[in-house]
Amino acid sequence: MKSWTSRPVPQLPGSMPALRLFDTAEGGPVTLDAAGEQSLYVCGITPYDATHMGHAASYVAFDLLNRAWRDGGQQVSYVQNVTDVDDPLLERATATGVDWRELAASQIELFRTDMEALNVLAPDNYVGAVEAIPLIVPAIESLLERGLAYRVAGTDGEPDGDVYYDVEAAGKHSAAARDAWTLGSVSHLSDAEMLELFAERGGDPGRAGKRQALDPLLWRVAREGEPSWPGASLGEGRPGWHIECTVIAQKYLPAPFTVQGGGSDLVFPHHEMGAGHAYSLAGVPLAKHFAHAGMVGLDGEKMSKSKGNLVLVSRLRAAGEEPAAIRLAILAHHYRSDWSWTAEGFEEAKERLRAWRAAVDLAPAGSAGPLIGQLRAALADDLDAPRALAAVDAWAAAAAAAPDGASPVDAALVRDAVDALLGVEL
Ligand code: 5CA
Ligand code: ZN
Repeated sequence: MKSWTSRPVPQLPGSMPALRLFDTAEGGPVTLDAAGEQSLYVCGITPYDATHMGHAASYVAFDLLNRAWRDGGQQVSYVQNVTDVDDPLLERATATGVDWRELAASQIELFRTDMEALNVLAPDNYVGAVEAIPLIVPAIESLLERGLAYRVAGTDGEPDGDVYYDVEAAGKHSAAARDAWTLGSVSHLSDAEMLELFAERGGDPGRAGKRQALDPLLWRVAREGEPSWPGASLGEGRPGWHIECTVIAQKYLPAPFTVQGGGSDLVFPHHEMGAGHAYSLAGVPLAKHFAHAGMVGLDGEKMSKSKGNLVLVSRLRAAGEEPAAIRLAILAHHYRSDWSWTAEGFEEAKERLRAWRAAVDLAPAGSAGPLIGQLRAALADDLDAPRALAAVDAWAAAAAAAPDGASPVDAALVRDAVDALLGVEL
């Protein structure tokens, strides 16, 4: 699928320190090795209410990681998916009387435009679930053949043949190996917590005929009125959600790749089950590290279409707001914290952008180098954007108060640094 276009990233003098990142599976910060090649998979949108501020914040968060790696001389392979067929998309299409393909296509296009406007570097491979079906089918067949998945008989009007992942068998299968996966390896949740989240986030714990309540769907056989694709021995149908990301990541990235990212609502079941699927398929972990961004609400409430309180990037842009200010409003929060979008927060971001722009041409001689050092140190410390913003604030205040003439060399360097590391053009 077509990706979007990245703006060029300026090269900076000097070097980035070793990067520390909070790893959910590890339960704490880890130092990423700087071997020269890094690989990143960030879970993409389900295209029906793009791009709300929660989406934007999660992609900006992992864009900081991408930028920090690149500044450190690392080659980054970046893959993102689009869940362009799944229950929530189909439900939205039905509810609004729009063809699901048109809904997906229009939302994906909007998302691309928003990402470009927010200066989020584009993935090298942007891959839809639908286009990945020919890869997903043999993966599910292999799990079935090896006893790690099973077919469920139809009951209560459901047809025969939906395929589920056998979480318990998969855990036993990998138990002997080093770095193996068992349920909980990524999320470390209790059974009760897992059950609750599974039901909330697309799972079907009560489906009759499943071996375990937490077994996730791999293949949903065709139903009347639902889109379906050829599934070889699986029969016509469509893929489950977790196997989609697993197979796309395994196709386009090394195994294991460096970081899988997404919002914290993806820790369980999505990244947990994906890690299991990957281990069952390839015998090696999916990712070395799992990183998660906090949830964004509006004025203290969860942002959701049903509450009618979505803040859309495109709506702000259409109202004439500058994407760089939206990006700065996001960066004022640490990526791991939960926060709320507020009008005041956005006003502060706009004021900050004005202050930085007013200061940059007054850059005192010799001031850029230390600022670059501070920005790098902040990002290397678990992508601490608020600390990076505070460093630029302090620099801007000093520049505005400096009695001596401005240094064009420093002004250019500060512009480059704020662009390369924070993705904000002054
Ligand atoms: N297509 C799947 C991932 S494979 C999906 O979760 N799509 S999504 O459109 O619902 O979300 C896309 C990304 O935005 C995910 O990483 C999700 O965790 C993140 N996200 C969704 N809502 C919020 C929110 N309110 N705050 C922060 N991040 C959010
Ligand atoms: Zn995903």
